[in-house]
Amino acid sequence: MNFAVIILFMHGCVTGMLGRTSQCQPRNHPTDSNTSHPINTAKSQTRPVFPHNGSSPHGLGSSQQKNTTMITMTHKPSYSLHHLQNVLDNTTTGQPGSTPVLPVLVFPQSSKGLKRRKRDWIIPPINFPENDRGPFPKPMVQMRSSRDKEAQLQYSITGPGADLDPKELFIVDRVTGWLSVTQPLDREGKDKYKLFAYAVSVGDGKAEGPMEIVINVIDQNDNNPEFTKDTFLGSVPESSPKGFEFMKVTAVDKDEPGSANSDIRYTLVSQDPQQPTASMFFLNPLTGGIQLHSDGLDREKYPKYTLIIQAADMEGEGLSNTATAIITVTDSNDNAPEFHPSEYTATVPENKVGAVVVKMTVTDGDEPHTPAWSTKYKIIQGNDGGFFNVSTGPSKLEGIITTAKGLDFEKTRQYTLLVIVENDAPFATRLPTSTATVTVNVEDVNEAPIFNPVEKVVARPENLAVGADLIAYTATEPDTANSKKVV
Ligand SMILES: [Ca+2]
Ligand SMILES: [Ca+2]
Ligand SMILES: [Ca+2]
Ligand SMILES: [Ca+2]
Repeated sequence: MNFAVIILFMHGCVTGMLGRTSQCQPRNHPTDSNTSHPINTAKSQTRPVFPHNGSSPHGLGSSQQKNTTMITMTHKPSYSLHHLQNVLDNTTTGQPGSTPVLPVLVFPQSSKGLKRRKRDWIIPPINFPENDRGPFPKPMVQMRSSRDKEAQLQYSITGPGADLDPKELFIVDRVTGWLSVTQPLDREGKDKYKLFAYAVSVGDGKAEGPMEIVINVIDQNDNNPEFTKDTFLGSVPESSPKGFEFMKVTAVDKDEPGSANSDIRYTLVSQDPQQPTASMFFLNPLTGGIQLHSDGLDREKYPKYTLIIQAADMEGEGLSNTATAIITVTDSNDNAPEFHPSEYTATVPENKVGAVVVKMTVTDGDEPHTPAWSTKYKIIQGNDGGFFNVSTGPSKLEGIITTAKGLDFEKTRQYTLLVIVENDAPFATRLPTSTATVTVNVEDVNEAPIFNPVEKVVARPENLAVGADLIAYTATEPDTANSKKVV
């Protein structure tokens, strides 16, 4: 078989033949005797590049000559080009600037026996790190053909990054085949380039290729995590249980997903105020969820907390950023209304309905003008006869007792009422109920006499002399129970 060879000399590293290699750094190889530099050599004689048709070249049949093509990669950063030239027995004069890493790609030329099809050949991708500092243009790989001994070849590349936008990011030396990058790459901008490489004989115009070259841009940790907001706002009811998660913060990292470069951990940097404890909250390092961590939230004392939060990549050890979380503690009904004072004495005239007996004042520590603050009242003792009503005054922090019926001094001269106060909203926690004691004295009123019966028909004799008694008509003064005769 007639094989032509295209050889790639590389700066950077190659995956595929060596397995996945994410770090483009040479590994130490202490047995290298040619150089004091670290060396890593891998030669693959057993894993050829083979047609991309699902079958290995070894599967062509025993009667056929195996069309095995070899790739040899030599990762030897300390080689000089001169050394390479000796190794490869070629006369190339194109000299790269620095420490190449050397894969050699061999693939078949178009031949009678083997029909080439476009993209039939898998070439290991070239991995080149982003943010390389140059100098530029910086050689990445050298394309070579074994036919360069027979004919003068001209190399070229096409595709986005070559003759299409971003144009001339990669250039190739037509004579030497050195493929160079002209400026630093940015993985976050574009993480992969696909170029096609060609080699054309100057004399006969015979072309090799196209050979697809994939350039993977290897990530560097060049992006800090960024919080999605400068300030995260959250709120937590003051009566929440420990462990209650009430808000979440989020940061994103533009570096390669799934890698340590974008693996974020969240931490809580500070809490203000540090009351009633310095660890009121817990920030989940993986999820960014913020939980209540300690008892003692009290809106009435500490209605707001400001947290400084941090997100760091490399599992918390890398680049970082901070943001603020402002937590508003919302009200819960954790303050019972209380009577101040809790003892009242009142005097009420008898017989009056709707008379104001007493106005009782209360206080409540909860959020004003909310159901946790406004009040309602009950007389729980001393009102068996239903003589009294209690209602909420217009201030909502006032209980007003009035008479529901006229009182009767003659029957009951004093009442002792026991009154409780509650909020319109139920208590969020167990709280003592405040009570007031109201002593009501009934005031005797000098009432008008009551005639009994109310009307009495009197027949007057015609001959009755002036000044004579007509009849006895009895009236009673109820307040003293004395009877007087009215004549
Ligand atoms: Ca990062
Ligand atoms: Ca990056
Ligand atoms: Ca309350
Ligand atoms: Ca409260």
